[in-house]
Amino acid sequence: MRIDIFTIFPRMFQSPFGESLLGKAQERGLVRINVHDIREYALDKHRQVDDVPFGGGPGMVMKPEPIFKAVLSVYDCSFSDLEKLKKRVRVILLTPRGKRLDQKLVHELANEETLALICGRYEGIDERVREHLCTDSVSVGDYVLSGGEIAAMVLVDCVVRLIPGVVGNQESVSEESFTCGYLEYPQYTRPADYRGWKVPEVLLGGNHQEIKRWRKEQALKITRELRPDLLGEE
Ligand code: 6GU
Repeated sequence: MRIDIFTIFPRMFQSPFGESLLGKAQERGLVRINVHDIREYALDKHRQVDDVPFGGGPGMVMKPEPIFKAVLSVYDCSFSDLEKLKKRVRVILLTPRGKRLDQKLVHELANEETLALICGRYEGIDERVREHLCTDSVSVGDYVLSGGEIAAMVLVDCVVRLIPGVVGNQESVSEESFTCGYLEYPQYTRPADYRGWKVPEVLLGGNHQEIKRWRKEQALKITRELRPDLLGEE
């Protein structure tokens, strides 16, 4: 898989993408992540990437030209190839006005060959970017971040860990929270007694059928408590 990220803050991605699972996945050639600086495609004297909104109002709006230029240049195509490009690449705008990311959408994106992620900043981004360049608008939740960068990191992390071979034990991916429709059961490790706080007896016994039943019960209990919406019991 190939992921291209378009941002005016490329350095924000250095350490999150260099460490841990994402770092290893790149080292092993399972995913190629390229971060592109939109400002390098702003060709006016001041490398301006934003401007005042038409119609007035507070804040600045990201200009369309540097963003189009960056994406077209990275995929080596012109305006007349836009529709063809969008068939080949999922071009995703990260915005609080987007469709909310969930595990179903993550699975869908993990099956794509190429993702382009465009990080919005400031008070907004010229609507023509969404209208003519993007195939999707995605949000990571119902709250407002100062920009799409952290949202893009969330999306990349969720998607990359589903690429076969990235997570060592694929079973841990297929059994996890949300994939099965409810939250995961609680886990314990040694010591069995920590300051008098004991691990549930059933887990120490080795009766696998009983353990399985207990885990299912616990998953249901915690889901009912914290996320009744997942059970349709709101
Ligand atoms: Cl993708 N961007 C911003 N700025 N805020 C958000 C978001 C994205 N998703 C949730 N909040």
